[in-house]
Amino acid sequence: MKPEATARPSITAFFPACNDAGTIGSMVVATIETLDAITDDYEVIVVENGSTDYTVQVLESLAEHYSQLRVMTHRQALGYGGALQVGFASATKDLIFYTDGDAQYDPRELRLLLPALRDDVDIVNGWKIDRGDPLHRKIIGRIYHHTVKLLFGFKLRDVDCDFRLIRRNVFDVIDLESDSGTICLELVKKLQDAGYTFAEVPVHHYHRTYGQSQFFNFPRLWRTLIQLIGLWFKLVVRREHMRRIARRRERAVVKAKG
Ligand SMILES: Nc1nc2c(ncn2[C@@H]2O[C@H](COP(=O)(O)OP(=O)(O)OP(=O)(O)O)[C@@H](O)[C@H]2O)c(=O)[nH]1
Ligand SMILES: [Mg+2]
Repeated sequence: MKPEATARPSITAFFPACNDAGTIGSMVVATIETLDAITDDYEVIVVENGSTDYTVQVLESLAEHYSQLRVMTHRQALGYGGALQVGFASATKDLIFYTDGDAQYDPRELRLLLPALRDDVDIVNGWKIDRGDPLHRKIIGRIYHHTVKLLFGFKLRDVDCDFRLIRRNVFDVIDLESDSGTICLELVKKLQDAGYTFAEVPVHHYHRTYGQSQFFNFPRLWRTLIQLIGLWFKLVVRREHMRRIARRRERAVVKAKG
């Protein structure tokens, strides 16, 4: 049976963070205040790694004040995908909400996602009302979006929107491997191929107010392109994940019965 998203939902909210000192404090506090008003069954996790600013100090101070906060700092490189994998694996509640630690999305808009999580819905995905980025980023973003939509057969309006509410039990059936930004494509493709149901909700997207993009630089974009081709070959051409999904689903059914 699906965990109910009723009056007192059980929620893990998590954020990946790397050099987000200027934003992560307000993200955590806004999330705790939002969740406090909704439920008493929640936790907030920050998966930090590789920061060279004062992100870790901010998180350590916050953790002293908020018992609901779990800070997971790693000195080794995880990558964006690695950080999301740690977040999904560490979540203990029935529903998982995640967004980026750089405050380009407003965590208080989690309130907009919850009502869309009807009984027949497994994932509520945001879509950006207007991308809060410079014009060249908007244009590149559109081209990227249309290309990946065509390549992977996505049905979602905004695959690239890292503002999602997901039932945790989907991770009994799908697993993730990407350690870079392509993890969002892998996540949505595997969820779609496993037959899960999406709902979509408009959310705001803001200009970056602190620090620098971890992705928008030439070496990183180049690496992402190579990884994207590799992922396309794996998920669209070889489709080995389909057998894995079937196996894991059988196991999940047995576990649920037993
Ligand atoms: N833990 C961890 N967090 C990361 C890593 N890479 C990115 N992040 C975080 O993930 C979020 C998204 O990264 P961004 O660089 O903002 O990516 P983006 O939003 O596509 O790029 P901008 O629009 O320029 O901000 C930010 O909060 C980063 O701090 C990483 O390797 N490890
Ligand atoms: Mg960002």
